[in-house]
Amino acid sequence: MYKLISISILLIACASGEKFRFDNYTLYKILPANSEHLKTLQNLYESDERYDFWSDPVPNAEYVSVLSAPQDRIYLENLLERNAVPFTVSLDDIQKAIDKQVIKKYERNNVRSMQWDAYYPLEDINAWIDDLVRAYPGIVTPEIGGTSYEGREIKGFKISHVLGASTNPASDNYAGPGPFSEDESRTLSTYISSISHRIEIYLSFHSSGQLLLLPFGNTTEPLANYYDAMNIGRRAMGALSVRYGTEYTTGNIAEAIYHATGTSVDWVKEHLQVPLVYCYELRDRGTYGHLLPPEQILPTSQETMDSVIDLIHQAKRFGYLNDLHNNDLRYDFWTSPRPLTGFVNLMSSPEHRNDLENLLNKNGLKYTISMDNVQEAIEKERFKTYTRGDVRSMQFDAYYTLEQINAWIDDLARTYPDIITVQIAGRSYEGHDIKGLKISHGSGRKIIFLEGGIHSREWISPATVNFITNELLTSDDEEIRAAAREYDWYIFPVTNPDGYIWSHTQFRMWRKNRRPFGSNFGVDLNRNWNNNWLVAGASTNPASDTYAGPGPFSEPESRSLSVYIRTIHDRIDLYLSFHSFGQLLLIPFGNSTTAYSNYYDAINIGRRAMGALSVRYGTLYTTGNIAEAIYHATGGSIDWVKGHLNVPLVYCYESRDQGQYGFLLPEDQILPNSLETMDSVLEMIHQAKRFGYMNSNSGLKASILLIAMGVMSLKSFY
Ligand code: 0X9
Ligand code: ZN
Repeated sequence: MYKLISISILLIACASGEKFRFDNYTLYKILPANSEHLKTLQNLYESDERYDFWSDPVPNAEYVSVLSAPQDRIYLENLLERNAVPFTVSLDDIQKAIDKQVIKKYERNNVRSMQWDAYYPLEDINAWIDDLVRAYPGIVTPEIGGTSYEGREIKGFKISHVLGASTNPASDNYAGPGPFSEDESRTLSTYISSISHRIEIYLSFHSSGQLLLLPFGNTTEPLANYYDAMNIGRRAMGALSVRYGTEYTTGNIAEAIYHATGTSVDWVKEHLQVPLVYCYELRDRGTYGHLLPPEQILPTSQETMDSVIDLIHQAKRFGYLNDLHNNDLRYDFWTSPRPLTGFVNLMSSPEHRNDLENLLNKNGLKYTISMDNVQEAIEKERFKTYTRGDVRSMQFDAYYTLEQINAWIDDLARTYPDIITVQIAGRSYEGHDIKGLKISHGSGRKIIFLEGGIHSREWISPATVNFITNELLTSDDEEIRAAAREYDWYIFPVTNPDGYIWSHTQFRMWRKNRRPFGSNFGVDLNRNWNNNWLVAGASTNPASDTYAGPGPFSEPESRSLSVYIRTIHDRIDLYLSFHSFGQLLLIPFGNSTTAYSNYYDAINIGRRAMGALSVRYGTLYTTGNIAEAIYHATGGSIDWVKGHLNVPLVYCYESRDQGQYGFLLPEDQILPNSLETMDSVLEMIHQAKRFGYMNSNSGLKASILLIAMGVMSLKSFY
C-alpha cells in the first residue's frame, strides 16, 4: 500500500551502517480535486521512485500523503503547481517528528510499568509478553506464530478465560518471489491455520487512513457474509467515533483503497473461512501518517478498544460467536467441539434440521449425516439376560440393565468370597446404591480405581469396566493374573445409577443424573466435582446437558463418591474414568494446558498405552490434555482426583467410536472395544512402572537402597 523510498537512500543507509536520518524530508498532504489531479499523482506514483507515497492515489481519495527528500521537493512542488493540484505541507522536517517519538523503556517484571502513550522496541514488547504470561497464569499463554528471516520469534499470546502488490523488490509493496515465500507470513499462516476452526473474528491492524476494510482486495462482489460483515463493521465504527469523534470509513478493500491482493485478511477469509475478518487502518488521515505523535497513541487505542468491544457485541446480535455447544438447547451434542479430533457429532430433531444445516452452510462448516433416523439404531439394540446365581451367564458382547449388573456383582462376591467385597459408595438421588466391588489378594496394596457410567448414555463404559473385572477374576493370561494380584482393584461400573436406568427405560440419550429442577431434570455429574467448578465448558441452565448443578458437589452421586474415594486416596496409584466416545485418552486439567509436575510422564505413559491398544485391531486413540483435546470442561471427576487428592496417574478414556454410531455402538463392537482397552490398561501399568510409578513395596526398597548407596559413595568422595 505504501510506495518506496528512493533506492539510493536505502543504499546510503545500509552502506554507512548508521541509522538513516530524515533531516528536512517533507511530508505533503496533496488534495486531488478531480480526475486530472489524480492522474498526475498516479503517474508520479508509478514512474517516479524518488517519492514515498504514504497513502495511495486511489479514486475518490480525499488526500494523498507523499514524502519527499529535500533535494526532490522543488520538482514535486513545481509538478503540483503546474497541474494546479492543491497541497499543503503537513510536516516540514519529519526528522523532528521522528525525534519527538518518545521511546520509553519497559521495566522488566513489572507489567504495570508498560505505558500506553509511548512506542516500544521489539525487545521490550517481547519482555512484556513474557511478563504477562507470568502475571496472568492460566489466562495468558504464550504463542509463537513462527520465525522471521533473521531468526526472531513472531511472538504473541492468547488470552482465554474457560483473523496492489509489486514484482519490484525495490517497492514497498513487493509481494515476494512467490506466495508465502517469506518466513514470517508462511509460519504465521501455518500457526493461524492450526487454530482456525475456533477463530470467529480476525483483526489486522495497520495505519493509516481511518478505514475499516473487508476482504477482498480484488473484487467488490458481495461474497459470503459480506453484508453482515459490513453491517457489523459500520456499527462498530459508530462506537469508535463516540469518544473523540474520530470518523472511520467502512468498506471493501478493492473499493475503498485500490486493488491489493496477497494480504493476510484475504487469505484468512478465503482459505480459513473465518466468518468475520477486518483490517483496521488506524489514525490519522494524512496529517502525521506513520508518525502519529505520542499524544495520539492512547486516544487511538482507547477508541479502537471501544470498537472491538462493539464488534463483539454486534457480531453476537448477528448470530456469530455463539457457543452453540453450551447455549443452544435444540441440539444434543454427542461430542463437545474437540480440536484434536476434527469432528463434532450432534443430534437434531426433525424440526430443527433446517436451522442447523443453514447455520453450518452459512459458516462454511462441512458435515455429513451419520444416521438419518436414530430411532432405527436404538431399536436394533439387543439385550441379553443375566441368570441370577450363575456368574458364567454374563456375556461380554451385550449391554445390561443396572439391576442385572448389580445382581452379577453380588453373585461375584459370593463366588469369590476371599478376594471380592461389595462396596457401596453412597446412594443416588433416587436412592439407588452406587455399587462396586473390591478385588484384593491381600492387604496394603496400592489401588487401581475404575469409574464407569458417570454419563448414563455411554453404555460402552459399564460394559468395558465389567469385562475388565471378569478378566481380572477368570483370565489365564499371566500378565492379567499378575495385575490382579499386585493391586487392589476398586471397580464401580455405574456411578450414575438413576441416569442409567432412565437411559434404559425412558430416554436412550440421557446423560445427567435425575434430580428435578423445576420442570427440568439432572445435573451433569462430570461437571459437579469441586475442582474449578463452573469455570469452563459447563452451563448454569438446568435444561442444558452440561448443567453443573447449583453448587460444587451439590449432587448425592458425586459428593458421596468423592467422600468414598477420599477414604482410600493415599493408596490410589491409578484412577481411570470411562466415557464414550471419540477414541481419546485424556489427562487433567479441563481448563489449563499448563504442565504440572508429572504432565509429560502422564502423556508419555498414556501414548505408549494407546500404542498397545492399537495392536489388536488398529484402533487409533489420541492422547492429550482435556483443555487441549476436547475443549475446556471443568468440574470433572479426574480433575478433582488429580487436583485435590494428588493421585499420580489419572486418565479419562473416551472409547469407540469416532462418530459412526456414537453412543449407539453396536453389540459386535463391545467385545473388541473391551479387549483392546484391557490391552491398554496392562500396558499402562507396565509403562507406569518403567517411569517410577505404581511400584509396590519391593520397588520402594530398591530406591531406598540406591539412595543409601548414593550417600555412601558421596562419603567416600569427601
Ligand atoms: O465432557 C465430559 O465430561 C467428557 N466427555 S463426554 O463426551 N463423555 O461427555 C470428558 C471428560 C474429561 N474430563 C474432565 N473434563 N475432567
Ligand atoms: Zn462422558
